[in-house]
Amino acid sequence: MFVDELNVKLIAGAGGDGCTSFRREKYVPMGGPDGGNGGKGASIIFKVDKNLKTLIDLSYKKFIKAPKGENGKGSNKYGKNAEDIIIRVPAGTTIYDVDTNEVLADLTLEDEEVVVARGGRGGKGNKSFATHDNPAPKFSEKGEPGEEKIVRLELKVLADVGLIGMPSVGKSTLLSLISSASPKIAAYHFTTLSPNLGVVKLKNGKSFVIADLPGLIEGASSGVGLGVEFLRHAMRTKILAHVIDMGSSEGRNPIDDYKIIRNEIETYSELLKNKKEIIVANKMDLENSQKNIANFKKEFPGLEIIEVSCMNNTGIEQLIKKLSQELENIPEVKLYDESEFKLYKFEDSKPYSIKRDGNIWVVSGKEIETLLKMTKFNEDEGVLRFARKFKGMGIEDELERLGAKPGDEVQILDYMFTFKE
Ligand SMILES: Nc1nc2c(ncn2[C@@H]2O[C@H](COP(=O)(O)OP(=O)(O)OP(=O)(O)O)[C@@H](O)[C@H]2O)c(=O)[nH]1
Ligand SMILES: [Mg+2]
Repeated sequence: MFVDELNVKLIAGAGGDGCTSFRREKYVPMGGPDGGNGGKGASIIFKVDKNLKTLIDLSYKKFIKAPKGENGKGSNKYGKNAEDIIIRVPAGTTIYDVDTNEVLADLTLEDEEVVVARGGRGGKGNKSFATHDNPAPKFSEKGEPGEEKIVRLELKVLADVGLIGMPSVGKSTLLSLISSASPKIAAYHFTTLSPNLGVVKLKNGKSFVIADLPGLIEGASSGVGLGVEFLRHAMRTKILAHVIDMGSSEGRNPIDDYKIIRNEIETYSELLKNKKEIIVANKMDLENSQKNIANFKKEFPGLEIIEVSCMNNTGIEQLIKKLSQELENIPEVKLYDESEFKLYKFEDSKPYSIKRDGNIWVVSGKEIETLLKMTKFNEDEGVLRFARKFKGMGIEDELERLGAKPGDEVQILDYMFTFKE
């Protein structure tokens, strides 16, 4: 099965909790703080594996959860960092954030990798909070939660040339002739149901990759036949090799065929529409082909046409030569501007926001929420530190300015506090 699109939820690992602990030694009634820091939570990394051709390995997963860092311990023992999780994907995989629909990354190079969900940092142990003023702090932090997001993975195969055209025009036959690929070939329509890739080796030692795509028919862009979805696999190609049955072996007219397919391409995407196109006039062994090609050239005088017969193996050398020459002059296709990738972007530039919900003041913002999640509210000094930071961020002043009175309730995530001066 060929899977080229799926959604998956990512839950990166939380950091390990910091530890609150004091040294116990013989003859030392109350030693100094020795609670160690928690280890880092595991991140979720996506990495290209050139042996993979589809996203099928991931299609059974609803979510991917990475492990938590180890908790810190007494005697200044740090918790171990959790090992990052590496998810392997085929080259050509684009990763989108489902909530924002923004592109997070586009993985095309061999072994390229990117951190998509970051693990949380370890909470600090009480030893780390020791200062001149408070040499024996009785609090520590919890680990930072890991990032969570739902991503959509979309595969667009990496190929230099895309074979497109009506069903049964001979696209797969051509692929099998010029590359080592052995796609299914048959006289019925829609023999090819998913893209096949083949490597074409040239005499000069160079090579290029060609993709054989399922057949298109009129109305494909509105879902007729196999629809137009797989045209996305031509998005990264440099050349569209448009295969036409010049022998009219099924009674259609090549001029109409060309117009219909062009129309579907142009409806599909501007990028595809503007790609270099070479017409592969196939089945030139058939009786009608000479008359048809004369009419075709008259109708479309500007098109670049290579006449071939996959059956008699004529014109194939010339076609390969033409494709390789053209490829030399076409730059790499960049589908996305890397500077626009939205990894690690914080939702808003303001550090927090305050909304009033009846009698409750609802405070939100990444920084304050993270602080809250990392605070151990069963440790008085931890609570005091939280209160200090809450004030330090200016939230307390802002609440007052907005009219909050002592005794009002303040909510951050699921926690409720009483506001007091
Ligand atoms: N006479 C003749 N028949 C050909 C030639 N090339 C391919 N065919 C025949 O055309 C039929 C369809 O070939 P395929 O290669 O499966 O066509 P396709 O374009 O991949 O078709 P779909 O995958 O269904 O879109 C087969 O019966 C082939 O043997 C040719 O040059 N001359
Ligand atoms: Mg085919």
